[in-house]
Amino acid sequence: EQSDFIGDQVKYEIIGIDPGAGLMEATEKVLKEYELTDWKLIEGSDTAMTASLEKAYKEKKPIIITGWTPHWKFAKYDLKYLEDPKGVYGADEEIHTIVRKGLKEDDPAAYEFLDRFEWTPADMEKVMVDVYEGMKPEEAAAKWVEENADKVEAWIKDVPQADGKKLKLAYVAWDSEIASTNVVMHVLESKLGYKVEGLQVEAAPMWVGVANGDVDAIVAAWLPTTHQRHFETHKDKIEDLGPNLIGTKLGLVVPSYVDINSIEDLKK
Ligand code: PBE
Repeated sequence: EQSDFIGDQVKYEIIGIDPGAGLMEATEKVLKEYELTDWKLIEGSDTAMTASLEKAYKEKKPIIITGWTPHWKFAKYDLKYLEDPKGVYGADEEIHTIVRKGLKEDDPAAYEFLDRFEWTPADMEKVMVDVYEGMKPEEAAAKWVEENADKVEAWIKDVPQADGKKLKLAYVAWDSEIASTNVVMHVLESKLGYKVEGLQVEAAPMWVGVANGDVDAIVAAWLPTTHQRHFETHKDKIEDLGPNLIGTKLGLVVPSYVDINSIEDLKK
């Protein structure tokens, strides 16, 4: 028979993403601190998680995912964050640009542009929604750059041309980071004349890459909480250029039709 309890309805499963994500670490901590011993966090990816969400949503079935903002899912579905009264997911945070030590001396122009790069959650969501709706990330990035010439001009004004100089960026296949990294790569290539390589990797190697200098920059550092462990490990070997976006959020997310409001509601 049908149980009223959300745990029975979703088989005590929370649909997670890639195991390297800070969001997964935070969610394991949530399971401990709220004593949700019956629950399991399922590993996957951003793509697999949103596919499960789409399927459940179409059938109006209950589902619990690990979610974050900015993300296109909030534009496409009616969703809500579960309250986190213990504050395990931390307060709202920032996405930082991190460069390798020595970039400033080796390539002051790239450094200057990367230092100036900043945008808003609404900007990022625009690119993400276009990708969700079928555009290639590089096309969506090019479209955003074209439609936001004023913002882009402020990032590149008086920055010298690179004439084919090479630059390497690393990022993880989170839809938010696919969006930001493609916009930055597009500006570097189409406006500043770089040849950019974008390496798609897991979270830990992304940080290691910029710390050991194999990678010039990342625009995907979620601080101070989500990537704190990586930041602490590598902080003496990197340069933090500060936030490129302010106002992110992490948590457990459910469709609005799911009749619970707090992580506490996952307890029997
Ligand atoms: N995220 C998106 C990442 C950072 C960007 C929230 C999935 C993470 O959990 O590490």
